[in-house]
Amino acid sequence: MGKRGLPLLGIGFLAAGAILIVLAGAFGARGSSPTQDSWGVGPGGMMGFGGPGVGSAPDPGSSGFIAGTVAAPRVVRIVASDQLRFIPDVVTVKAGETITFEITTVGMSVHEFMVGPAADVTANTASTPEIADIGMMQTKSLTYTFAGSGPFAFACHAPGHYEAGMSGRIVIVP
Ligand SMILES: [Cu+2]
Repeated sequence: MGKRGLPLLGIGFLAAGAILIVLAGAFGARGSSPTQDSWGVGPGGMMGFGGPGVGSAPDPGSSGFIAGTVAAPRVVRIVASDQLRFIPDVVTVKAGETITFEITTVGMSVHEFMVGPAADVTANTASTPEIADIGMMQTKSLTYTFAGSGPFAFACHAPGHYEAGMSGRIVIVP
C-alpha cells in the first residue's frame, strides 16, 4: 500500500518531462530538430522515475552505454502522443540485449505498445508481447529480449492507430 505514492509521484515528473519534449518537438522546426539521442538523456537518466533529466539510458551509439541484460535490463522510455506517434520511433539495440520499455501516454488518446518480430507486429499476432490500455499520463512497462538479428518493430494497435502510422522500428547493432 505505502509503495504506491512514490511511483505515482514519479509518473507526474515523467509526464511533465514528456509534455516538455512534445512541446519542444511541436514548436521546433522539423528540419533542425535535435537528434533522437538528445531528448531527456542526461546524467540523471539512469535514476528512474522522478530524477532530474528523466530519460532513456544511453543507447549503443552513446558514451556510457551499458548493454541491458535479463538481470539488469536497459531502460528505454517512449512517449505515445495524441498525434499517433511514438517518440522516439527508432530505438537502437545491441543484439541480444534485454530492454525495459517504459511507455508514457501524453494527451487524451489511449495507446497500446506491442514489440517483437516485425512480421508479428505488423500482423498484430496475438502472442506478441503487448501492453494494453495506456491511458493519459500513465506509464506502463514491458521487458523484451532481442534474440537474433531481427527485424524487430513496435506498434500501437489501438483501433486506427497503426494505420495512421503509429509504429516504430528497432535497429539491431552487433
Ligand atoms: Cu496509439
